Amino acid sequence: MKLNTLLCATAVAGAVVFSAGTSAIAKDWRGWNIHPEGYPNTVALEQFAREITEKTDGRVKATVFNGGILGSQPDAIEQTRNGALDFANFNMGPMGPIIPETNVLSLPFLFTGADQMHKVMDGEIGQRFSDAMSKKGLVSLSWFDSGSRSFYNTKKAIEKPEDVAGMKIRVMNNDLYVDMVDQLGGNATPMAYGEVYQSLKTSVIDGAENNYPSFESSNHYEVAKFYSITEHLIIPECICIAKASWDGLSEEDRTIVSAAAVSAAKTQRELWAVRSGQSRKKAEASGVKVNEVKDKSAFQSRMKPVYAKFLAANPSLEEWVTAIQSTK
Ligand code: BDP
Repeated sequence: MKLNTLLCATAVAGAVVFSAGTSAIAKDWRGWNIHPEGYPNTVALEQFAREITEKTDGRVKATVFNGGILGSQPDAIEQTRNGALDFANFNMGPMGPIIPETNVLSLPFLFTGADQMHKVMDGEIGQRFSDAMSKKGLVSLSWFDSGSRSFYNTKKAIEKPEDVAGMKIRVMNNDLYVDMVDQLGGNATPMAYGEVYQSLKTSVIDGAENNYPSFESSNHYEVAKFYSITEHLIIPECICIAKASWDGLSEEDRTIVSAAAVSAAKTQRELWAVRSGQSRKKAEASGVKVNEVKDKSAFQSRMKPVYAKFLAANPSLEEWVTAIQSTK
């Protein structure tokens, strides 16, 4: 009896030591993705999962769960932070309420275009965001493109800020976007992405805002027939790993995972450029009226109070904003 107990205790202790090792036991990694099959981010994230599974010889077996079936984005961010999920593609919009530094990226009209955004995010300033995220349990390894977001609605073309007045506009979960729509005289409604289609259809909201690929893949274009090119937000997205999952990797496997994230971002950016054009065409072919907003500065100047409020609450981030604005 005594010997049995001893053997048993030794076996348990052995197992603990064994599982604390970094490479001996295969890890099943679950990845969160909000987008459907075939979307650039989905294709890239699936490539990432395949590459790490192959190159680690199955020490990490990664699976992507598409279409947001593992929950809403704000919930998934929390779950990745606490290690219940292992990796994900996150937009920096819903990240802001959790990691205040990332709110800088949600300031309207911050970036002048995708090229400038990539230059910023792939360099020293991007590293600052990664460092802030890492302190909150998320290891961000590379940055995806997310185009620029514009308003669309079921009522009329938006040409000037006054046209937004009184419209109920869905925004992602972030107070900055509520302020942004407020300043245009609209009525901001934070809502999960998955609820927007039905809400547009049943007139719970009049409109929303997004890039062409999401406008199209979510089928919002079927109900919202006016897309107005305001391009008020250019928000980067990450491939993020749960810190707990990252910490459990050997040095060798970390190198494999990092390299896979960088090549996934390359794929995503290439596919993004193609899909953006295709999505716009598909929406227009179905009767969506796309209009260029001629005077974007009218929208831009309405955003001054949004910046002022944000910088008053986060004075240390003013330098980050300036550093981004002065990147050419
Ligand atoms: C898409 C982003 C996705 C967001 C979605 C939204 O890729 O992460 O959840 O917009 O508006 O463009 O919620």
